[in-house]
Amino acid sequence: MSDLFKDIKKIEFAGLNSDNPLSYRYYQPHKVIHGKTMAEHLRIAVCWWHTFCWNGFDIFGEGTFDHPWLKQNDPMHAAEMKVDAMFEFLTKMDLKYFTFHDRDIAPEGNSLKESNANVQKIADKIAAKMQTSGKELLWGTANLFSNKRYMAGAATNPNPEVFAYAVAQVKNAIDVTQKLHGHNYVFWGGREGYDSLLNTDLKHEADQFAKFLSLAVEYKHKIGFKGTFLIEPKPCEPTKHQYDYDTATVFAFLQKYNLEKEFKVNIEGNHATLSGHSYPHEVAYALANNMFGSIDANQGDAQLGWDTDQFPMQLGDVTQVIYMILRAGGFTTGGFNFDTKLRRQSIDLVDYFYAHISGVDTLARCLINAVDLIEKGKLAHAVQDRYAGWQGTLGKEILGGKQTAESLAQHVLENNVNPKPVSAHQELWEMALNNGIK
Ligand code: XLS
Ligand code: NI
Ligand code: NI
Repeated sequence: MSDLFKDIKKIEFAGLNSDNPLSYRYYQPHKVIHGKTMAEHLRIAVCWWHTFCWNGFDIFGEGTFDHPWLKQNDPMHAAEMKVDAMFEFLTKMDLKYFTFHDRDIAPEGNSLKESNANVQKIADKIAAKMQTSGKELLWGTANLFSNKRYMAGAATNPNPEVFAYAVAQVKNAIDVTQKLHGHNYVFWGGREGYDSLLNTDLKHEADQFAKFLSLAVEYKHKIGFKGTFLIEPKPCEPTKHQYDYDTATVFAFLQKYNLEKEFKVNIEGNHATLSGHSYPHEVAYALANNMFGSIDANQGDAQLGWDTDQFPMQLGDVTQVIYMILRAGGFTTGGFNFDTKLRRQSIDLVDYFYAHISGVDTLARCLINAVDLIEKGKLAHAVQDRYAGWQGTLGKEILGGKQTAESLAQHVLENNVNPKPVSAHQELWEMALNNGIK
């Protein structure tokens, strides 16, 4: 193994009394809780882009990080070093999964042919590392937004040649994801959206987008890729209006084009709040519509209206999210991916560890909380009791199609039906959730 993080030892569980910041207080990967190990429940991934590609630049200033893999002159050499960094980091953090865009793992060449060859070459190195380490690819994806050819979108670009280029790039990214046995393949809509309605044909762009996704689906079936296709909703940024605004929008779009059986969603905490919803809302909506796939585990900043991709700290929201996922049977191919980045003043290598340890412990702590809420049945009655009426004759007849508007009117009039309002006890259930956060 490389020794890029040579001063840092493997992160071990040390419990709540530990005062060593380089230890887990909650996360015990092999500990069985609610039928599975913590690692199996959470399926935690580290992302390539924020962790090993971003150098700390923002629109006001240059990169602030000075890490070895960012200082190489030869981009292929840098790419190889990033592979070493990722695998060493995963091993030291005792985490199993990673995620990447094609352009994160290898530099763009002078032609698509060259770019594809770069990606394939680094993928071979990744495959070899996976063999010896047992690490796995949670999902792969294509970067269809950084290069200026995509400034007006990829699939939704007014120019069909850009569309074709994007399809060709995605084809290669799916190939690589399949080669590395990726559990999922993600479509985040990069610049699929608009900046001005004055120069945008909304209907045309929607048809293009659907065509693009259909071509990917056809290809997936042709090559027998077994992973799940995931769409990652986001309401804005980089464009003023992103087409995959939120889970409800994505679901409606997919249904319109008969694609809803082919995709699930990858919900990102920060995107959920940017869309004016809550993080639990997006998860609940996806679960209710059989669309739930995976999570980008991050959060925003309450004052900043953009995608700050901070490490998750909100115990209430995360507990509620894990509670819902567990009640629905847990992840299948998905997991919690840290689509998270350091603040640009966190310039030491050890900051990667502090940040991820904190994020992992948030997930583990909320898993423990959620399991406790479920096993003690603390929230069980919150929903059950409110809808109990639907288990009675009237409720069953209504939903079973045995009643009409006329028969219901007759029923109400003849029986003098006069329902009394009942309390929803919201504060009682909020108290139960809060008291469950330990
Ligand atoms: C950007 C997205 C992106 C996706 C992968 O906001 O979160 O990082 O997760 O393309
Ligand atoms: Ni994301
Ligand atoms: Ni994001």
